[in-house]
Amino acid sequence: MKRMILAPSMMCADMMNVERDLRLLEEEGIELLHIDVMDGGFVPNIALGLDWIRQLGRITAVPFDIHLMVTDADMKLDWIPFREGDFVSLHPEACIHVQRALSTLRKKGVHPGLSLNPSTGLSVLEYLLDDLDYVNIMSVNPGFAGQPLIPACLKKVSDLKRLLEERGREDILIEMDGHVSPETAPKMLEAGATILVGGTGSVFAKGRSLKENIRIMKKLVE
Ligand code: S6P
Ligand code: MG
Repeated sequence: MKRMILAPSMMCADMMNVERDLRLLEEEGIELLHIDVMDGGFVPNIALGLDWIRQLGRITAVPFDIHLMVTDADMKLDWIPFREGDFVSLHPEACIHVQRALSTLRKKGVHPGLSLNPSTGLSVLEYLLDDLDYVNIMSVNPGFAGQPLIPACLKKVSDLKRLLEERGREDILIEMDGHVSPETAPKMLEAGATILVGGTGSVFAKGRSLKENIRIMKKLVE
């Protein structure tokens, strides 16, 4: 049986009723909350402010998976309200001192990760495996929810899985972010992903309750 960590993307929650959504997610046993930070520079959108994230962190013990879509994130890590045990990923396309940033994150007690745009090759990981706890393979171009899956990203996940096996680093988790749905998730898990970000295609899909949506996703791995 495949293991799946479903990480609801809080950007897609009902912003007028976030605490209600949060409690429902907790009741369904959600283990990780995906938090998108967009700066309007690296990506053409602005999302989830730092004070909002800080406040969310005060009302839940569920770990965060903070996805920094931020230019020069390596210089701004002190701004980010992560808590010990959280996951934090940044984009190598947007930072110069990537290794320094990953090692700073580790020293601060969080799980360091890299998020890769669809066009970014796996070679960027070559000398960073010791610094990483996870790799987020974007299956859409970052910036917006509700986009179609870019199919080549599935091959990228299976290539990454093979690379990690060759290096004896199967402990590094693979995440997929973008258009996770009941149709695409089995292919993502088969390719080697463990963390799946749940947005408008799954956890927050319209027409069903959050509980029903989560149960549909969980059934995929029963
Ligand atoms: C996109 C962002 C994602 C989205 C998520 C939405 O830039 O990084 O985390 O919030 O992909 O999911 P969906 O199912 O609407 O694509
Ligand atoms: Mg994201």
